[in-house]
Amino acid sequence: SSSDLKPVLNFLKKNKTNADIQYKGVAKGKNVFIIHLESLQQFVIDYKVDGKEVTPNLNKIYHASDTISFDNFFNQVGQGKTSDAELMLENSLFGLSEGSAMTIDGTTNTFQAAPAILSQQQGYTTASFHGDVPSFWNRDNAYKSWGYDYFFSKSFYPNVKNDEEGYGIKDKIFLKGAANYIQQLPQPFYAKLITVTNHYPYPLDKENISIDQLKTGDNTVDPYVQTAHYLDQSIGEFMNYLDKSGLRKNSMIVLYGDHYGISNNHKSAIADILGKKKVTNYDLAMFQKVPFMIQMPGLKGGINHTYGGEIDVLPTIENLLGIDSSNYVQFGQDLLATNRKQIVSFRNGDFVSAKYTKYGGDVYDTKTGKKLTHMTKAQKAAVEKDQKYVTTELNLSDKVVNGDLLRFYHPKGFTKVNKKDYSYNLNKS
Ligand code: GP9
Ligand code: MN
Repeated sequence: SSSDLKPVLNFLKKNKTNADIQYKGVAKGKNVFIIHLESLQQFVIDYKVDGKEVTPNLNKIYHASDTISFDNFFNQVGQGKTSDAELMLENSLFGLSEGSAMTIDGTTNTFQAAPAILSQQQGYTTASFHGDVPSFWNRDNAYKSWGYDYFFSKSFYPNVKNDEEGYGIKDKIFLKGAANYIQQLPQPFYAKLITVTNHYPYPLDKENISIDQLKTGDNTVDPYVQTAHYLDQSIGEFMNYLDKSGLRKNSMIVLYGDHYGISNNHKSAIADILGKKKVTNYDLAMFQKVPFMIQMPGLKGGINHTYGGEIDVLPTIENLLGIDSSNYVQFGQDLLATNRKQIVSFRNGDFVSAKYTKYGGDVYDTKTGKKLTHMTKAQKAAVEKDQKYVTTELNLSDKVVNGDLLRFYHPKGFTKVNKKDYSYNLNKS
């Protein structure tokens, strides 16, 4: 019932961050691109194989003076992988501890998601692009619940033949095709582009391979950099298109990696990548970092060291667009705010905070990576306090999702999304 919302609203009120003032509304009216970099981890940024950069185009964006780049940004997905990332980024709600919330609840729940908010509050046209079947992760239904005007999936690319690999249309072909549709969207638009090629087991045709494999000796890990390099090239080509079409100058581009490509089952390969003999749980926790960058001409950029994650993206974007996120049930905190909590909850209850890292049963000093085997009373209390925040946050988010609690929440000026208003058929568009 609606009284179940009370503890949620109390928690959010108690832990509210003041949105950043410096960046408030600086992107108002701009087109927004959300570029999903499949399985891309932060370690690839500036990483070289045989002296060659794996991601030269992303590195350029990462270091540009008008990009805000984050170097302590973590993925927070559970079993729902890509779908959990999408859910967090556009709803600021966590995925579930088991299964995919987008699949389990995406069709039936009430949502107050980014596409609906941007469309209702600022007149955005919203579209998602993905080069595979629309039913994957139940996107075709969840996107209606989230209020996406358009969903361009594989059937919208009728001329693409034999250009698939693994999880769908190869990134370069996919982004080139998406550009044709983007051109026709009324502005301002919010467009999400989901790449797929850099997905395990990292298959790629010979013509597209232009960097050597890693040499960890782990066959399932070594080709990772080749598809990552291809993904990077596709981003370079897409940025060129944005420049040439003139879209670049009135757009904000948000890039993020959704989750790890190299799982913790490959410890010796990870050690090799990090140049270490052995990995600790601290190393594995830090290996969960993924790229997160916000690029916009004229933006005051730099590398931001705040500890945050996917749950924090929506409030950040809202503030940049001049939308008040405190109106909504969102668990994240503006990454640009100065008084943030800086506690990153992993789906299993582990966490990284600015001071402490708890991972796989061990506690570390986040800044030094030193294992805290004999904690002082004060340290113990501080770790417990962080843990309590993490556990409460996850529990309350689960209550919202499992109990479909947003059906009882009526933000001022927000009209409930009616799924029947949306249809993604080829012939209807
Ligand atoms: C599927 C693609 C990959 O459409 O997004 O999903 P993942 O396996 O990464 O969850
Ligand atoms: Mn994924």
